[in-house]
Amino acid sequence: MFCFQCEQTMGGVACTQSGRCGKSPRIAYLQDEIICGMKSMAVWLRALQQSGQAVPPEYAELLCYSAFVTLTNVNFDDTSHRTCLSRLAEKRDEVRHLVEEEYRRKAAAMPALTSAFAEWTPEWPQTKTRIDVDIRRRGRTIASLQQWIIYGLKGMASYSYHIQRLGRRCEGALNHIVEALAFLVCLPPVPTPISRTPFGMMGGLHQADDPSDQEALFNMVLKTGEVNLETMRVLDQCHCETFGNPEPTPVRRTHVRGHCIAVSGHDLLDLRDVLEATKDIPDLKVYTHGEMLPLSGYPGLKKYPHFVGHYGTAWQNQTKDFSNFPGAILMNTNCLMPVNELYRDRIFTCGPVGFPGVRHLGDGNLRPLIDRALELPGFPDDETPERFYTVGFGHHAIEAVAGKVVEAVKAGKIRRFFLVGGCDGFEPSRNYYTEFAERIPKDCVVLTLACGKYRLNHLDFGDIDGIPRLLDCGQCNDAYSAIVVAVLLSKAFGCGVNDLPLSIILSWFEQKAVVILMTLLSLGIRNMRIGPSLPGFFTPEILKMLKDRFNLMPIRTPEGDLAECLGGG
Ligand code: FSO
Ligand code: SF4
Repeated sequence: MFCFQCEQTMGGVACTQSGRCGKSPRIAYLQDEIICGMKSMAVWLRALQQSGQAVPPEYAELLCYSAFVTLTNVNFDDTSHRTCLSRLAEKRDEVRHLVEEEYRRKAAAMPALTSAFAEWTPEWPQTKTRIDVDIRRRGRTIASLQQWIIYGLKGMASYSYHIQRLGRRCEGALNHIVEALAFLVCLPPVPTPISRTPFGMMGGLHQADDPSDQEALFNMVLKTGEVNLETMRVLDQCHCETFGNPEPTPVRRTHVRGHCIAVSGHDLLDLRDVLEATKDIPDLKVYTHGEMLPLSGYPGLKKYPHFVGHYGTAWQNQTKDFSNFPGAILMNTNCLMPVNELYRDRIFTCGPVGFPGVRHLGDGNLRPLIDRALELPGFPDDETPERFYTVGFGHHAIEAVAGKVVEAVKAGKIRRFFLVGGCDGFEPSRNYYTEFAERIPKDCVVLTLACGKYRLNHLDFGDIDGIPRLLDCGQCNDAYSAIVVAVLLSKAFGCGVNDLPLSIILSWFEQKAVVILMTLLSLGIRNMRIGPSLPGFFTPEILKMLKDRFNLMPIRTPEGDLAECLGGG
């Protein structure tokens, strides 16, 4: 296997023996194969578009689901992967048939498809890998740029998946996924000594990177980021139209007596379905877990009296959190860790998530989850004293106090804004974010988002003239809110985002964060810091491009970085 798609990749280079996330070589090979199947589907969907037809939604939706299955910490189950591959092959054949029919109908000759992916058939590989082959064929930087685009598409596809669940579509995202995949497989082939490659070619020797391809690939990185901004806008709109605009809300983080269900992941609709299905069951309480915390800010979700609060902290603490939780658990998206025996009999998956031996609620029937929760003891008492987080500072809530914020800046009461956002994870080096936040002067405001908030949200930041100093914009899915706030400030101050008193300190972990970084770059945002380590798929050449064009920097020390930020750097 060869996988370097997430921050915890082995040695900062690549997982080659087994995944640090728990992914087996077998699953890694199947995921490589799913990407090949998606490329094949994209080649034929592109041909369909070129024949004058639109992409039928069900095919684009399958691409999004398939990409989501391969995201870090989503699916570890062999059968789910095989089913996904079979569906890709079946649907790809359907598209092929549609294309051939169209040309037959027009009595026109079908243009030859040059990509070897056009003829892909799924394999159940044991030892083959894909990415390291491509690195040897194309040179590390070209292969890494290609992978960066694939990882960005995975992030965008997962946002699109959430949109589709709410009955809507982001056409821009769906078309771009097809376009970008087709672009990647239509790069000019390079001769290779390896007998079977993703391109199915033989012979020749390694050839150096072609700089013109690098530029084309980098442009596709930025285009992917740009399209993702629209994708996140549509997702934000869907969430707000369905569940109301998030509003500042205290969320209980202590338990209350009664049977219990915890819902973890990111999907709002899954929580709503659980709340609806349990609302008339006496003595059954529902909690969020992990990245679901901000959902308590939505009027359409917090209205349920039995939605009593939040349990536990960030995803990487789930083994402890779930082991101690005396009820049933539903995991709907990333980030699932290998399931522990202590809670295997009370955790359920849905959507793209899967784990061997864990019951999957694939048909929307939540009865097994509810029955299990009622069999389990639940909490025997109310935990005291009650403690709370505050959530709900999406862009609507911040827009409502924008005038006050601008006045406070003009009066010199707010000196600077810090966006300290992104993912959480195991590494002790992530303490950087807590230490950085603790040192931020009292006349500065801190915006957070995604599960990285758990590094800060236990701290008491207080307020400035009634404006809370810590404003949580929501999930990673809500990065759009942070961007809207930055644009709002830049309009209020009549300057560009890069000229605002704003510093952006990112923590990344997986592919949703990867595509958010692409979006920030596509907006031309400079001087961002990223950590806790740099992506393993960034080569020195890519880093140089990012440094030269965007002054993107790795985090260093909390005190040094903070001093630079306060100095305007
Ligand atoms: Fe965190 Fe996990 Fe939401 Fe990520 S829960 S790490 S960027 O998957 O998705 O923020
Ligand atoms: Fe390694 Fe991350 Fe890939 Fe898992 S997802 S195999 S931890 S790089």
